[in-house]
Amino acid sequence: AGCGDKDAAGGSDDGKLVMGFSQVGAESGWRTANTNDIKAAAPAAGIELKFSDAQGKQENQISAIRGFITQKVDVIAFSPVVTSGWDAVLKEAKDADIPVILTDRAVDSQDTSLYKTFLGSDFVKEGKEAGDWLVKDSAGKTGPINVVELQGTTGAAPAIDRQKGFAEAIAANPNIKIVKSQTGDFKRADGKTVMEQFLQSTPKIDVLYAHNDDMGLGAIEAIEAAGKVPGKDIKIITVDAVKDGMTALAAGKINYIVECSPLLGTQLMELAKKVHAGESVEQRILTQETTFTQEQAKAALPDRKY
Ligand code: GYE
Repeated sequence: AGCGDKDAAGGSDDGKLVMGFSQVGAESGWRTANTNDIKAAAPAAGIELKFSDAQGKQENQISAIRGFITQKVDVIAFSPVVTSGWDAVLKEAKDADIPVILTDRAVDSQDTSLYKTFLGSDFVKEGKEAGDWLVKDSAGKTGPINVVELQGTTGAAPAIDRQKGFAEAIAANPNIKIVKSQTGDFKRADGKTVMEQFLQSTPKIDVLYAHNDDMGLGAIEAIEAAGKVPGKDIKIITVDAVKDGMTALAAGKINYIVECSPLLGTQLMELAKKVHAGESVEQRILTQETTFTQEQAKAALPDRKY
């Protein structure tokens, strides 16, 4: 875009808007799809992207953001690995006059002037939809329904909110009880090991609620290794609806998936142009999402983009 002192001082030589983006890592299929989408959307929008992978560590994200400030990028965007601990670095960006856009995950900063907007899903709603399905599925059943929960990364917005929404929804049926709840860090390998521990320590597991597909897919391996049938002996509910998850859903190994879209790139680039131009944008922009039963997954799979 190339007007004003900020561009003259740094950023791009060819007048392109420069975005510094700090990604969480590569913990899941969702994250890979999100990264690919952002990397494709930037050049399509004529934006130069400086992409940094934090490998799941907040300190890496903080130093990446500091680096973007030093380089005087035009806009900083990031997906915060956890919600807390961002005030200082966001203040540094603000003092340097560099607008910040949150994508995918929220921060818990009280001062909302530290960022321009937050683009991403309503994770409480996702958890609620997962719980609502279980409440419906459990209607008329007598006796306790024992649920084990695989939580996402401790302290991450989607882990906090998906736990909350689910708990609120299942309160409608006192027979449904969460008997174990532990983090699997949104990763397939961790989902498998934690599920192995659940299976050893808990005699009767009726339902698994995993905060993402990957942990659910890892857990399926543990369930099968224990001689049980996923989707039948243990019902499985997950969030994301990435291709591997949808494939397992269509095959009957998962029972229900709440969609969470990773395709945030195009919207992010449009927002970057607006905030760079000084236009006002909505403080909160929600992504459009749906839910999938096994039959719906069969129908949707052939056209699934991620
Ligand atoms: O659900 C999970 C990923 O923040 C919405 O992070 C994202 C979550 C997604 O690792 O698979």
